[in-house]
Amino acid sequence: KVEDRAASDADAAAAIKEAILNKLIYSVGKSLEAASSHDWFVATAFVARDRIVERWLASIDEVNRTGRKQVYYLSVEFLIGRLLFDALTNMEMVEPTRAALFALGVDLDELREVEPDAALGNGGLGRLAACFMESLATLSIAAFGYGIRYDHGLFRQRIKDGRQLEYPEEWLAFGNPWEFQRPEVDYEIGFGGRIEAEHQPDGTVKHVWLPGETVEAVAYDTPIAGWRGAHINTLRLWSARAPDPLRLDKFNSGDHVGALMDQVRAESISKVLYPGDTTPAGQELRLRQEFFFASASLQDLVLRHLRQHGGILSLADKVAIQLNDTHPAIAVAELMRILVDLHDVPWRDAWAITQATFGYTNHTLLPEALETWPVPLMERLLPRHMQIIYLINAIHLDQASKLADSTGERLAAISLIDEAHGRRVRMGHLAFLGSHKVNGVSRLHSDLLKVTVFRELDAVLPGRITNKTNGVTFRRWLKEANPGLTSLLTEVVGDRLLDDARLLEKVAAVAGDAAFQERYAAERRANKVALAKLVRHRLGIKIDPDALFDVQIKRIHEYKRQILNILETIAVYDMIRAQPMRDWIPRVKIFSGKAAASYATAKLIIQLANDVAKIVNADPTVRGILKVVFLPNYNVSLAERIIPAADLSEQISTAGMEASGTGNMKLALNGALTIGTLDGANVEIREKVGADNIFIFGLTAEEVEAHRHRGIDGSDAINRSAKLAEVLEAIASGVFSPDEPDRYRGLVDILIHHDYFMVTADFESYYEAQRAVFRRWRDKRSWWRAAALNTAHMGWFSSDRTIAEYAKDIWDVPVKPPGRG
Ligand code: DL6
Repeated sequence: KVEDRAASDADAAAAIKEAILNKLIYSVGKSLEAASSHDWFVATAFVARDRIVERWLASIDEVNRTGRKQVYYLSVEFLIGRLLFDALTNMEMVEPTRAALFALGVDLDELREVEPDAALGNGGLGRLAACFMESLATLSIAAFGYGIRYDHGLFRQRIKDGRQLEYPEEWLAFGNPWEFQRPEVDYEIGFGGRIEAEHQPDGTVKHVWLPGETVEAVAYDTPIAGWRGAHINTLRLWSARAPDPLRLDKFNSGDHVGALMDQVRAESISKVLYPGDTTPAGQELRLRQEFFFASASLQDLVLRHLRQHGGILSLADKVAIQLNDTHPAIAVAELMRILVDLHDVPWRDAWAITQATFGYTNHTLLPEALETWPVPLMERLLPRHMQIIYLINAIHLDQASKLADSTGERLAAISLIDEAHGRRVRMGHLAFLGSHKVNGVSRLHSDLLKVTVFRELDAVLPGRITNKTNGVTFRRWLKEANPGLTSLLTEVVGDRLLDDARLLEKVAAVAGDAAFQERYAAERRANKVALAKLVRHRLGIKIDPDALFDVQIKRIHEYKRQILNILETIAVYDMIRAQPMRDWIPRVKIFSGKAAASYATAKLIIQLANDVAKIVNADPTVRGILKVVFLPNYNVSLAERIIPAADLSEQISTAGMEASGTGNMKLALNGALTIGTLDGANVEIREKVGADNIFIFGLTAEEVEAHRHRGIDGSDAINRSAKLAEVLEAIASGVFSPDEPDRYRGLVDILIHHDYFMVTADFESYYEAQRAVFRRWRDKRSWWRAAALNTAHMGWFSSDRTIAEYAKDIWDVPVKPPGRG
């Protein structure tokens, strides 16, 4: 049997080698001698893609034949990262491809680094969409992801003199071997113009929208393979084009720039992810982006539905659309327009179809992230949609006003129009009304939705809010990121580990076993050595792989409280200097993350982390006991390197503010112990891994609320903690910014006088939790047991589980677990 397998592996490798050579010559157009690493990458990607395409076409055919219900996931973000290993892993081609390339003198791991990281998203919400796409295919759900094909994704971050600098990111500069352009899939998207009311013989009025401007949406398709190639779905991203790319009359009359104006204006829609919205022009561009992709996606799926099923009235039986946050919420009004204006469906029926079709996921309680659009802008850009929104609102308010406990205040709170801030359309409310289910992304978050942002809507429309705790795909975040640990786990739980993540529970039985712990620790040490090498290479900083790697990787935001982590770092730095001979635990503080370009405080926090790193790392008294590292340009690929090497996972947001977190799941799965507040999914992680295997500290969400009521001055907490007072004094007086002593005075003033994020209130409790971490780390048997138990109990956080719940409770579609025929 072993011989048979070896022979078939060798055959597979030989076939792949042949195929790669063919692609290199005939598709890339290079000889073996002239080929660059990038050429080899493209040739290899083409080979993987061919295998995927065969099954893709079969999947499409099966869905068409059976006419089964399709799920459409609408998201402005898909943070897919690199795709080569995803494709090879899920098609079970990694090893034969490695062998094939080896025979050609090429190293697969080198090729992996050549692929650009597709950063078509900001963070959690976008990465979740990517994990969901993979799990949808893995569970053989017929699904499309719809989004925007940005020419430039999230900016590239460089750190210069401690400061964040932003540069355009060029993921398409060398082409994209994964996608198929579909020039024939092209929809007209209207903006502006006027509405004509046509009076019908039966007394009704038909509204016809005559846009003043049109832009074309062209499709680019990327096949997304499920685990073991079970099923292949499509990620369809829209790119904007001008209907008339060149005004030849202008060009010939000498106005060469003016001749391209229409093209520039149209194409700006898919130019960049999240254009700055501090100016009216920036705001308008964002709304144009949202409508552009929502409308193209709806036109596309309605057309598919009509082709397959004939009539529009069965839409909700065959189509489920999930709105990933409010960015696609305008789709509610657009579907109503399509149904009522274009297909003559009576309003009431159209509304029933719309609600039955849509589901809406909320990802944040932060008021500034809940989108609203000025009414005048909506009226100018989308006049018919504004009319429709007014009518939805009128009916909704009319129904609500008939309820026994209706008050004027409540009606104002549930209205689609916010009258208090200069008349704005509330997109969260529109998504809520237009959907049959509204979900939060962790239990705590979903509960909070009911008492905060949607309190009044929940009272009027009870039962609509539900919870779907996030998950992550284990194929990428365990197997691809941490192959060594995955092999060890497979030995324990069997090779169906990635088919059914619940099997991980079996690891609990060996978590206390000395021999297992040794192997577990060895795998993790190898990852730490690799990360140390990367840090040395990128930053020139030497770190000790045997030190405790204390990791905080995520967007930089005040609520995520990187500053709390920095304060503890400085407190320990002070202690080391005061008592250099104590038995210190060597620790490396690793930070990585981007700040929004316009978020000045977050950028200052990045600078502080870098300034602290500079001083601490250079201090001879510290002798390497403490190192601080800020790794620039955090993205999916960097996360894949850091996560398997992390010992401690910092999930320290102000309780009640992090909707869920998914980095917390990836880190715990890979064996990092969490230090965190009872926020987002940390609450559920604690329940699963056990309170003894996680370090919880700080105020609860309720306590935060109560504290804020009493006031947000930090002085009391500072007066109670000499350590904290000393640290703040050092920062404010310029110890870490000798070139500009006042640099952080404003930041410290915020903590003293306006500590909305409860940094000072939580400091002592966080500091003590860190000491508990140290105590545990000293007892390595206990540490590795806890780490292994984290891995063992994280199976529930697989995105397969999350998607299965959406399928059952929101979309009403069947799932087929992988590896079952
Ligand atoms: O649900 C995915 C992810 C959560 O894990 C994070 O806790 C949450 O912050 C993030 N939300 C966003 C939304 N931002 N806006 N708008 O990215 O979603």
